[in-house]
Amino acid sequence: MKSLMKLRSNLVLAKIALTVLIISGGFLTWGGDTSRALGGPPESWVCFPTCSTVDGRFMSMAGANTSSLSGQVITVGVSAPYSPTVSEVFVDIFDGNATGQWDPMPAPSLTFELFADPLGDGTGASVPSNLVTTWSGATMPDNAWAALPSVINIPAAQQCSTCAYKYLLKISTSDVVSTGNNAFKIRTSGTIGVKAQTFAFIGAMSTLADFNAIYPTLNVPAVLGGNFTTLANTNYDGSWEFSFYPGASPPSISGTATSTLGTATV
Ligand SMILES: [Ca+2]
Repeated sequence: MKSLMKLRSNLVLAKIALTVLIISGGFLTWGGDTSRALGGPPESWVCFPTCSTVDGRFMSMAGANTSSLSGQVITVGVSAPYSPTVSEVFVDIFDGNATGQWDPMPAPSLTFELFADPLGDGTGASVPSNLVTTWSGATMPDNAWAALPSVINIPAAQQCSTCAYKYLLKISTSDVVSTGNNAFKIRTSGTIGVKAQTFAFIGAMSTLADFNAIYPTLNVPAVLGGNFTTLANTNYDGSWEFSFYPGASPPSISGTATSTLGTATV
């Protein structure tokens, strides 16, 4: 991870804004060498975009019946280093459901498919037999991490017998009518990488519970009375941080805030 280049602060967003992120050249990446033997969840997680359950920062997929980026497929690479012993990798989803907190209604339901992707370039997802497992967002808890069963690392996810295990997590929806958007986060015991693609992320706040999570010291009566002095104490300050592998070709990132509340400049 020493070669990572971090981009921060020059990505200035509105306090609450849906933003489309376009990546080309390099790719976003998070994580460390956390492969481990069987025995339960890791002591620490690698998350995208963050591990916090109260900061409002999410990836987002909008319903097809809305004037935003919608109907897209988001793909996220997950890898775990080779281990001579049997090892597993965890892939959990936060707020994978489509109701309750963080999901402006009606939000599209999501499907999460994990494919073995030995080359780490996404081609593994085109081989039907490489499908490892499928999770339905409809079965996941609201405002909580879905404690999904671990995935036992399989040879099909390796380019060679001692190579890292590489998977592709494909997030999609078949919903064609929803006008809301589904906000979610990903965490893994391995490493996360997002290759060149367009996807949306959001500073979400759609329910009173969301509001109280983001502004933990602001009580409702104060809101009704117009005393907003405690708004400064927030878990979401509008900034985002992304890390890049510089790679052979210069990475680039561009963003578009769809809200009139602010703009993204990168
Ligand atoms: Ca939710």
